[in-house]
Amino acid sequence: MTAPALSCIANRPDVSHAEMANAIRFLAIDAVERAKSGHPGMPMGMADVATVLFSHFLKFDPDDPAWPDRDRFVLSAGHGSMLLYALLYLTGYEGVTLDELRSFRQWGSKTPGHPEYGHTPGVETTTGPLGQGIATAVGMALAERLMNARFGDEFVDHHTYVMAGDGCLMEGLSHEAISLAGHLKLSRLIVLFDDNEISIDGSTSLSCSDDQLARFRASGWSACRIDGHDPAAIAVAIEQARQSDRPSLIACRTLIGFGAPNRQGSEKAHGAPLGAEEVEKTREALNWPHAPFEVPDGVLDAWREAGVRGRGARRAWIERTRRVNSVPRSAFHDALNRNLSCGYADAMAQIRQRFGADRPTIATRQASQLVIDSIAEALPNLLGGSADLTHSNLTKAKTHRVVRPDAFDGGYVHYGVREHAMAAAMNGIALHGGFIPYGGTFLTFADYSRPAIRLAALMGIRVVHVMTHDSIGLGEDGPTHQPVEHLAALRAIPNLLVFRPADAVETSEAWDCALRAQVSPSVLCLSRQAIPAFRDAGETNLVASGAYVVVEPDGGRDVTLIATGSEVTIALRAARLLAADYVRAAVVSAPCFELFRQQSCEYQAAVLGRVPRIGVEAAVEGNWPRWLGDGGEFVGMTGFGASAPAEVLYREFGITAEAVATKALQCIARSRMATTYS
Ligand SMILES: Cc1ncc(C[n+]2csc(CCOP(=O)(O)OP(=O)(O)O)c2C)c(N)n1
Repeated sequence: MTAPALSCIANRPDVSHAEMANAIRFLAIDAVERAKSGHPGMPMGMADVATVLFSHFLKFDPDDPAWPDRDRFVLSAGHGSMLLYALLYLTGYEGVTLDELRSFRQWGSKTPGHPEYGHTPGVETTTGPLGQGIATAVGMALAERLMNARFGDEFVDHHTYVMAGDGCLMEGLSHEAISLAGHLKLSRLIVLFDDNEISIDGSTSLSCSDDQLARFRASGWSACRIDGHDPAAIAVAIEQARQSDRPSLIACRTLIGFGAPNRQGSEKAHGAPLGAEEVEKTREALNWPHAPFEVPDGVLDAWREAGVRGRGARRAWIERTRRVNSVPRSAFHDALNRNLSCGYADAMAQIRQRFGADRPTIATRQASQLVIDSIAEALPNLLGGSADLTHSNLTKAKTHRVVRPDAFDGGYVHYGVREHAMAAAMNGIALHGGFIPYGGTFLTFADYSRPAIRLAALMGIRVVHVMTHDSIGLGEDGPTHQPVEHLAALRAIPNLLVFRPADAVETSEAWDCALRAQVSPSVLCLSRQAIPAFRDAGETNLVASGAYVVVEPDGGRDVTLIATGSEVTIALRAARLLAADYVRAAVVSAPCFELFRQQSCEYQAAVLGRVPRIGVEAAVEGNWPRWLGDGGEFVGMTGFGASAPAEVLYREFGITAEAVATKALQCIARSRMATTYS
């Protein structure tokens, strides 16, 4: 068997399309074989599509993988990572060498099991959890239109291409994402669907009967089906998609494991090495008599030519944008570089000082609204949004105009009831560059976005989640809406900053930390209920230290009360109750444990104190014992909440100043006994 020999669209007359595609296939086969693990079937199946895309359409320049106006390519079917690594090598990305391909999936290599953003040049986003790539790409395509509306075609005029498999399209996330993209008419988004009708368990007919074309069309997309091994058909379909006034799906009918006589078309090609014998047979079948990892010079040259195809476009872009008057040019680069605007610091300082002076008794979600209102104009690249809870999350600035298909100059996205797609799209927006995205929902629905939040943390990108209604304090909506385990669950994600500010000043400081966190996503957990202010603004952002002493009793401590968010008020009242009994209680506010963990041991010890410690948080205990030590106690939730007014719930669940004071006295007594008898 041979791959279609259509040289008509190859870069060089002496090298056929089939040879270029086979170079991808065999690099994938050989790397998986050598690693003894990996997924050869997808790269073998989609090699023809990838060859046409990269050699004729994709606008990219390996010399500058971060060129702002490059097309974005997202391998949503991340298990097919060798397809991408082979392309990066073949087109000449520095650092993605043949040796790196030989080290596929090995410690320290540039070619990890699934593509990882920030690890391998040319990888635009981390993929592997199916569905994330296509949803992230929606954010990239949206960011492209938003930047285009602000800076024009001279600066921003590119496409976002996605390769997604059956698995990506089966995931629920894909529905949210394609629906949002269709609504916004993101015409620069083109999805190349690896329509091979195979997933791990076997034929997709085992579990799925969707008419994908009809499904996408129903969401406002253009859709067509082609033979994914016919380069001419692929080229025509991509060209048509580029002309469409809506996002496009090209279902590329392919054979998984194309070319492997005993594996192609079968799930056996999906996720295991072909084996020496089958590799031999595939070499024969595809007429590829070359040694493992050997790409003949002519074929490599043709690929390298494909790699330099975009050089002219990049140079033209540099020239073009250089000619533009310097105001928009510097605004463009300001938006792209991750620094905050000059006006931002003043705007943030002003609202923080105002909170300190006014000491308002307001919900932290309201404080957050005031912060957003204050900084939105000074920070034009702040891109707001909410998953249909704008009026509850209080996320829309007064000055924000809404993003619509005919108005991409807006600064606020109504994501609809699509928390997961919102989180993934925000990742794409941040990755594309030009914006700091934030989006709101209720904290209890963090679970709906969690896989995308985790990826943001893994990638180290700045995305801000505004999650209001952060405890039983939301009251009558009841246990479905009352988060209890979510703080603990979010705190378990590495590199995620979880903030739970305790008053208006802390809310402004938490926002400031989140916006300055260049390499971490943040979650701002905000109250529905009003909370009294308890501190001055002062000079220093105290939230930045993660936890700090709010009350230090004279003459030493008997106990330290540590609380977060709305429960700091309870701890302060408990300290007053204890003072009436001549018990000296320090109160610590701990708005961000991740930042506290980064402080010196000395600072941590000074804040925590060498006395019994009581933790107070209207949530389950989670990792609190780490901060409370052996003699500590936790006052919080042990199960789900209930439907009732907030005050009743706090009383019934025993999260009160009295309960905290009682626990404190018990702990102090226990620790004195232990000292006496030791
Ligand atoms: C969210 C998620 N669930 C499960 C997996 C494990 N997984 C990896 S590939 C795959 C099957 C994907 O099928 P398809 O997209 O058709 O890929 P193909 O077999 O065509 O390569 C599964 C279940 C995953 N990576 N992500």
